[in-house]
Amino acid sequence: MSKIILVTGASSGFGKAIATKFAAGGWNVILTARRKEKLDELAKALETTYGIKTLSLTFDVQDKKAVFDHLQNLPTEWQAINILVNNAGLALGRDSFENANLEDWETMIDTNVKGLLYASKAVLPMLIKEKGHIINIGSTAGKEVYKDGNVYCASKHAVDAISKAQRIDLLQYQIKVTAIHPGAADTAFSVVRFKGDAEKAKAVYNGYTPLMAEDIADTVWYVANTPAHVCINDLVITCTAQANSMYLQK
Ligand code: NDP
Ligand code: 8X3
Repeated sequence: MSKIILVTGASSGFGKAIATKFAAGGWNVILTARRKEKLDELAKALETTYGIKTLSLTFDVQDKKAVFDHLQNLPTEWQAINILVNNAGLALGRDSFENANLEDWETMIDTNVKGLLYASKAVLPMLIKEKGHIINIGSTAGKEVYKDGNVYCASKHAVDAISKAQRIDLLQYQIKVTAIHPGAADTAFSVVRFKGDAEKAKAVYNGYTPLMAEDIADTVWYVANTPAHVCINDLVITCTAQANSMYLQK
């Protein structure tokens, strides 16, 4: 029987690439995000191209009730989840602490931290049964704080800490926990961060070759396919032009 992976934030960027990589490898995929039409389009393409099964669930990871309602009431044939990829997330704004918008801060914390906790908690009983794998998408922003990154960096530091905590507390269930921390990658991330300002977003990737979503999908595939006795705990990945959050050679 095919294995099952659940990817949050599957409508775009890393999540879409991860879902595609695993579908190509014969996995059945649970796709979640807020934009139903994007999920439906992807689901159809994956089923047609790779002959696998998909289940699309439309909800906001900030909405605790919606997360639990969807993930605790999966059809029986979708309950044997082997991998949860906590990928849904965003940055909003890049502003100095005194100028930053409180609502942006709340959205980042509610999505990147609380959303990840809700999804993990809702899926955990199924992962325990399957001796599964949690893969959390952090960031280089979760390793070093950079200027005007304040709460985005804090939210990704929280992902780093939660991943360590999950690894310790879930050891008793033989659940693998991997945190992947990418540097700059060319997805819709910057358009979202700069609230639709395409010029500002494009400038983030000018003058060097950034990571692509497929690089992260390849990395997730790698960490998911190590032998049963091997767990990649923590993996930082940047493009060759980037050393860490602060050093980028343009
Ligand atoms: P994208 O904007 O391309 O994708 C973000 C995904 O998250 C979308 O599918 C979006 O779906 C989903 N999402 C956002 N908010 C919510 C929400 N409240 N509820 C449900 N789903 C949500 O960006 P990336 O693919 O680049 O980002 C994916 C992850 O990678 C994020 O956690 C980001 O912080 C992290 N990251 C990105 C880097 C980069 O440079 N691109 C580098 C390091 C980490 P929808 O809008 O349909 O809900
Ligand atoms: C996204 C990468 O450098 O914008 O997490 O923080 S960065």
